[in-house]
Amino acid sequence: MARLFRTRSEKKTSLWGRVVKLALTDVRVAVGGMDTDTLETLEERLLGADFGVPATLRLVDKVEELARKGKVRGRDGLRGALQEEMAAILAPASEAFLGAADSGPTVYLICGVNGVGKTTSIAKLAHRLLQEGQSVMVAAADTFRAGAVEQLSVWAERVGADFIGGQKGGDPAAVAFDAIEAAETRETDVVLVDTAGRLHTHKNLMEELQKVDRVVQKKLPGAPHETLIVLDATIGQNARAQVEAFSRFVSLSGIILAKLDSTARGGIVVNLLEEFGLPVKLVGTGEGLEDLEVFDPEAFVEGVFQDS
Ligand SMILES: Nc1nc2c(ncn2[C@@H]2O[C@H](COP(=O)(O)OP(=O)(O)O)[C@@H](O)[C@H]2O)c(=O)[nH]1
Ligand SMILES: [Mg+2]
Repeated sequence: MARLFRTRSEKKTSLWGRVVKLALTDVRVAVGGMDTDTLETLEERLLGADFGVPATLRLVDKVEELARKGKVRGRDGLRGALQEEMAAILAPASEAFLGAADSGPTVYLICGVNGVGKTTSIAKLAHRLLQEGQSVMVAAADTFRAGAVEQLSVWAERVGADFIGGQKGGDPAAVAFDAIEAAETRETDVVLVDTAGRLHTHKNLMEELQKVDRVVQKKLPGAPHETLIVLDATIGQNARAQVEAFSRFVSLSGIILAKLDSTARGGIVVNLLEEFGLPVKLVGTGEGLEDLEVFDPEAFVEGVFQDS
């Protein structure tokens, strides 16, 4: 699959300047001042910074094993071991990119529960793609919530993207179908499909999402080129339930982690990679149009272990 853009070709993002102080606060505390005496509290501190159980155990086991065998010593040795293992967990995200169609429109399906930041993330992504010279269409397939179609159309106008919307209560799959058809006719490069804020416990809505996916696949072979779940960085362990629930209905290809500016527990990124192997591809760092960054795992690890 072709690539729309990827981390490596980019210069270091400005993400760290802006969110590192906040998003990595607890993480930096968790790994800071580590020595053999404090090794036993490392587990607790990592859990407190939202690393989740599997990643925490992997990190603690690794460092303890090395310490026990006498392979690492002192604060710097332990930190080095921890840093290396954290980088290993995040490694799959370093090859992360946004896929693109070889020809015809590229379609991204954006899903997630209500209020996580889907519509805002779509507006930001549309804005960014437009700045990179792509033509963009947004499709308001969230026909469930009153005001959702309107919200996306306002964003579309602001960023200068084409817009296709349905009626409130209308068939979301039909909106996606129409959008792809229009994009083919107009030779639009990228179609971003917004979907309803589905409480993952709401089975009918999940089945509707599945239908949107099916219709997209049928209308355009190879699509959707990305199925991204938007997660709110502040939700901690709820992320797990949401990823699991959506995975039952659609095949997720990555994560947009919104609201990273609103948490001090950036460890959730490590948690998501270790638990699901799903790369965090983009992070939201604020409510403005420019507040979307490509996730850079190396810069993340650097941010965690910088001079603390
Ligand atoms: N601080 C912050 N707020 C965000 C971010 N992304 C979205 N929001 C806010 O979260 C709220 C819900 O966003 P919305 O896109 O409507 O969520 P949706 O229901 O998933 O479509 C809005 O008030 C957004 O401004 C982010 O990266 N940082
Ligand atoms: Mg929305």
